[in-house]
Amino acid sequence: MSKKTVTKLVEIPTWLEFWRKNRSNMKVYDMAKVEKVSEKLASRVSMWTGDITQLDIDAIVNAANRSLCGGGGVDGAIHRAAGPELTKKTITLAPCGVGEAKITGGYLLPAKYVIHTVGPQGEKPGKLKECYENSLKLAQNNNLRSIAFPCISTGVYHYPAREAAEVALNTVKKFLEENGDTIDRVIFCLFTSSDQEIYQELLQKFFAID
Ligand code: AR6
Repeated sequence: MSKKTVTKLVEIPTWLEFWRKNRSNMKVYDMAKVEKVSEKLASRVSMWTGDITQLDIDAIVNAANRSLCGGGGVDGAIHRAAGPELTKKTITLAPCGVGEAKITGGYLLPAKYVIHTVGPQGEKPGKLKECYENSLKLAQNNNLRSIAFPCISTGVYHYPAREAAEVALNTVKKFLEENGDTIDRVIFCLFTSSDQEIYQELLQKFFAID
């Protein structure tokens, strides 16, 4: 069996570091009219491309379904990597309503906890916002300081990727602004090159820095 790769928080550049390092090679958007954020706020988010099950951080978020018994996409990857004890636990917490979030341990994952949320099917911004907010609140209530989100609802549930990213970034930005220093880092875990392009552009809009 091949050795599993694990990525630690210290290996993931903050958005501020990424922007400073790559701005000359990046497609830079005209953000003249965009309100700038502080360097501190830009250091509390990251974009990272890869398999969320490899992240050695406090919590990873699962894009689950109401039954919490596993499924395809990122849900399947998380349940496979965490092992059968995770599924035994999650079914005791079901059902999980759309927009709600529930927490379990990480079992065989490098992440300490998994926050399971159920995204809307199709474009329902209010419900998608609740997924991000409730997951962040749960992390905060459990003193978890680093959390990674997949692009909730944008796979099997067909939420348009760009519109979903706008909701994700806006909600996370607002939460971080309003909740002091309780969460050190929110990682947007991207799995496709098109999501990478979308986030590279939209981070320049929502987390614009000089
Ligand atoms: N790591 C990070 N992101 C991933 C991974 C991974 N290992 N695998 C896929 N993605 P989806 P949904 C990305 O379909 O749309 C399941 O069957 C993927 O590229 O996993 O919320 C559940 O049980 C996409 O950007 O979740 C539900 O029934 C994102 O994860 C239903 O699918 C979300 O895609 C939930 O659908």
